[in-house]
Amino acid sequence: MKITVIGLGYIGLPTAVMFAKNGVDVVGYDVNKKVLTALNQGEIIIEEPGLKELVKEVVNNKKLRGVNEIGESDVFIVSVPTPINEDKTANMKYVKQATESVSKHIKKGDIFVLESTSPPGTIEEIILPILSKTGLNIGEDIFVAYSPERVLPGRVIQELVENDRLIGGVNEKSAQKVKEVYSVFVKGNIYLTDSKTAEMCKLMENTYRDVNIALANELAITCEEMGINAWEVIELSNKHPRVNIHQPGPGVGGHCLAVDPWFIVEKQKEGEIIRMSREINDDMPIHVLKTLKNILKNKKAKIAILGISYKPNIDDMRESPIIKLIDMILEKTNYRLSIHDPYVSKFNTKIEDIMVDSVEEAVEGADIMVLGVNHDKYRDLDFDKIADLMNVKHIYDTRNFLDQQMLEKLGFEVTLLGRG
Ligand code: SAJ
Repeated sequence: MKITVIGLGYIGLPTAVMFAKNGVDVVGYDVNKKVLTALNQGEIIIEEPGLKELVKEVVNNKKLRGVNEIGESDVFIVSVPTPINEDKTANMKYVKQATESVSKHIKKGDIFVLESTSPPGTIEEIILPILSKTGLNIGEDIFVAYSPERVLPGRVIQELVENDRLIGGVNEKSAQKVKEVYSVFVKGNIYLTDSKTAEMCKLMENTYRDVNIALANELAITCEEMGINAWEVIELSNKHPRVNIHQPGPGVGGHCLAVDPWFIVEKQKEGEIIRMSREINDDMPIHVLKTLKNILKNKKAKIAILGISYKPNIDDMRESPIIKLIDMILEKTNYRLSIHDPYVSKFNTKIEDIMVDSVEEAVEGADIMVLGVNHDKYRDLDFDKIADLMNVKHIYDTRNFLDQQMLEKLGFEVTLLGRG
């Protein structure tokens, strides 16, 4: 079996590697030449624990190589990006281009799988019309399915193998064929359904989480107004056997939760909860800035922000709410800013000039320190030293992460998002 993976990003590359590691001949195609050059040298340009070692191994064993043209193959897996347009609809340009390219090489007996997160109906409305032009009989000559990835960045290698997988075929035969393909490395259960259902499942999984976080964020704001501690409310409410309130915070980032719900909204004729939840989460950086403005009377005060990635212990800044906060501070206020993140190289940011290499440098002379991301590395900071360096000993913890009693003993005033 030969598999071609089109799109070697956060999902395509690890998927290609897992097939190759299990003895399949895999070629990977990407429009980005840097990705291909790196791959053929056994290198990667993204961060994901364990991926680098595996890439080296399968490239050395000649089971995986990068190619700059799509050719003949038994299986085609499309995992290209589906970015979001200004009007919050899915941009299907790359999916269309990839499918057009595959349609020039697909032949009787081949399998086509779409993995990219897409609006419900994509296989029927976009993929099938393109593949039909080949004259091949869909579901009989060629087998087509949607199979979403469900892996958590930072745990991709493990979750690709262990998570259950959905396969939505255009017919049962297609779903069965695709199941055989993924059975090569998937140890979780594989469930079969139709393509539109699988497309909706993928979006709904992330929407479920986004809506629940919006509920937690609304609770946090309400508690701030009413003089209640939302974190205590959550802890105690979650003692109920059927309640699981999520964690409030400065907003929702990443390319999944912050984007996918819109792909349902664009197809909805009626419905409000999904859109409103997105808006509540998108507005959290505005709430954080409002809190800062209430605290800081001096319009030229210095703010030190710790953590800018979209979640802890990774370098990924896609849709990061802290980046939105920084942009607003820079565009709309005269505050001075200093930023630190142990995972992000400042050269990857447009805020290179205000990013510093150490927490000490960031907090020196600051009127407030904002804990933006709960990186584990921030747990054991030298707060004695930080207290000496700051102009005003005030910490705004947006994640309920730091040890408040300890901080208060050291003379810090602590503002906690969600505590009124
Ligand atoms: N967040 C909160 N409160 C919470 C949980 C998360 O504010 O209680 C925030 C995080 O800080 C972060 C954002 O949400 O900014 C998203 O983080 P995440 O850890 O919830 O999820 P992602 O985006 O890294 O990965 C999600 C996962 N989906 C689900 O758990 C349903 C993953 O399994 C998917 O494969 C991935 O999206 C994807 O690619 O779609």
